[in-house]
Amino acid sequence: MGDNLTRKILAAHLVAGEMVAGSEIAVRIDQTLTQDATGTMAYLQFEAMGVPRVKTELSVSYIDHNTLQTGFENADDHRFLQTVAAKHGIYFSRPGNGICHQVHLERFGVPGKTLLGSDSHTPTGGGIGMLAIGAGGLDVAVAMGGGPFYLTMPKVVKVELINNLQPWVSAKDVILEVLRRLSVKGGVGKVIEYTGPGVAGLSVPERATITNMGAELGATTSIFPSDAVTKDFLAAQGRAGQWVELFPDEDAVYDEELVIDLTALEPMAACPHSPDAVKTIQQIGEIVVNQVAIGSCTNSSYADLMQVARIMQGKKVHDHVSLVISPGSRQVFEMLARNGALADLIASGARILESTCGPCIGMGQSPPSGAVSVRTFNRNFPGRSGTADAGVYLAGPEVAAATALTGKLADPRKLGEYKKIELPKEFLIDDKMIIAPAEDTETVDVLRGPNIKALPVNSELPDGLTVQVLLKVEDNITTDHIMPAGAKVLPLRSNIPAISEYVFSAVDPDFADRAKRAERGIVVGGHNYGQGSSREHAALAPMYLGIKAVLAKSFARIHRANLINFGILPLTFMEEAEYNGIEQDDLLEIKSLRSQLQAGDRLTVTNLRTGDSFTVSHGLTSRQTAIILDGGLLNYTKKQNL
Ligand code: MIC
Ligand code: SF4
Repeated sequence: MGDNLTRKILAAHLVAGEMVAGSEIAVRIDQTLTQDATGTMAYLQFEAMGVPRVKTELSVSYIDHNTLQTGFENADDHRFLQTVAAKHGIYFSRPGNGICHQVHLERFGVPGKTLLGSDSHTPTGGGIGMLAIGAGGLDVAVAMGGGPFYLTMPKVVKVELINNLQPWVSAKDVILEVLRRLSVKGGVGKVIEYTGPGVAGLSVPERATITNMGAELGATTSIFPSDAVTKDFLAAQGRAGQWVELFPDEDAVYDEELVIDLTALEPMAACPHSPDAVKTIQQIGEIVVNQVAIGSCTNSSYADLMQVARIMQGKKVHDHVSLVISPGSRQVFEMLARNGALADLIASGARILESTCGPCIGMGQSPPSGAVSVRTFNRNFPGRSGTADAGVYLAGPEVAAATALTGKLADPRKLGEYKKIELPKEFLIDDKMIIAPAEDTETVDVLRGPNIKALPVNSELPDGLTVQVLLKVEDNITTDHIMPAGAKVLPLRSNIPAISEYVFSAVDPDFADRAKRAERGIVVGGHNYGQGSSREHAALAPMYLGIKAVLAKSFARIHRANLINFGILPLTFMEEAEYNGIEQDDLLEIKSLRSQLQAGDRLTVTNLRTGDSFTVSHGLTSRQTAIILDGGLLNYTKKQNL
């Protein structure tokens, strides 16, 4: 019985546990990445561990999210991140150098290595054959300190790609098709492994589009083999020596299988407000569009933007459309500038932004009220664009460009003859915006601005817990609901007391005040609670407000891990019907919580309003139970080291 690629890489990095789906394993991490919006917390946590220099093969700190400097906060964070990186052996990618996932793919990704990133789209690295996983900042800090990463051994899903894409159909349509079939929770507990004859026809950046947006399936990660295409890409990036060939065994066994006939795919889009609400462009029809945004870690590679430039060449953006473009990296940006494609984009009326996340995370370019925005991004959760009542459609760059020209959602097949963009034999290589860490760390002072507040720490879990239901929410609540981003809130990422005022603010503006009044609270949720971002602020800020537990029908992987890391109990209903019996403001009581937790997987909860008792499950391993009892991973680690 042969091994699939995922198992091969996991086995080569296994530190503890048994590779049986569903059980906890620990793996060694070769590389880490952080971005600025999660990085400040990750490095504060790393500093708290007292490890002088990172123990990974490579750690990189990127600035790409909080680049709109409307006050001192973001600039202060950048300076902190630059100095803390220099001091602890971390490479620093300066603001303007590009989006972490795009730059990492270009300059650092190595097939067969493990990468842990404090960003949920870290699986982009799967496009180059890495096992690249998104996690909370604290888990990344532990990995930088040389600790293993704990995860649930995933099931491995084989997605066999057959045949080739038709003209004007793109890699985005492949992942939209997977999302259509599996849904935003279909990947939870799974790695999506792409194989089959169709793989060879996809370039590394195209593969990266697919693995990137695999995050929206809730998957642990997604991965492609490392083949001749990977070799050529690495060679063109001047890194041929880092290539290794990696394939699953011929007789590899998988837990689930899916076949996608690439020839059968059509241009598609995900409709508001979920990445799995996928329809073909034909099915959606020619709706009027007000904004088109091209960029993000999903679709802003060299080939993506060259295709857009070719479509826009000699034409003007429609009178009622605002077209914004953010190139994925400085490499892409500079290459477009040097070969003239940027001039074509400017001439077409496109508004060119810097190489950052930008509108994808609501950092500017919010569409008008009630607008329709077509974006090449990966998330269209309500309010994420910064405009609560805007409808965001997610599509590939070809659909986006065709739409920018016509002012209506457009099928790019109507554009006429298609020419595939070939990747250059040599990319423009210039790493001067990536600063190597200092040799002599004694001379480096870590500079902290007033926005960087000390990390709040949780207290031990109390034995008896009576908590008020502060909020009851539906299925698929995202971390954007729990802890919104955007230009106003993001600058507070290193200031938990200040950012906690915004917890659930778009869902219920009174939430933070109610939580403070109650002192201790619980949130009740539906399925897939906490999907989306890796932001640990969605656990850390509720913890600061006194949230002791979340009781949901099911959880998204990274958010559940973040809750545990900060000492918040993730509880699941045994009977979904019990969800209906709970109302906001109910008081729930769990007696002898500590001993119940240690005794097994079940806890008895009593609703003091109705007098009803019911059983819930916590699903914690003994390690996770100890973390919860101690009030979070930091307390637990300190205790272990005593
Ligand atoms: C996102 O796409 O939501 C982000 C912003 O990149 C997040 C990280 C964050 O919230 O800082 C992610 O995906 O993990
Ligand atoms: Fe940045 Fe958007 Fe990618 Fe998140 S999804 S890393 S905000 S570009």
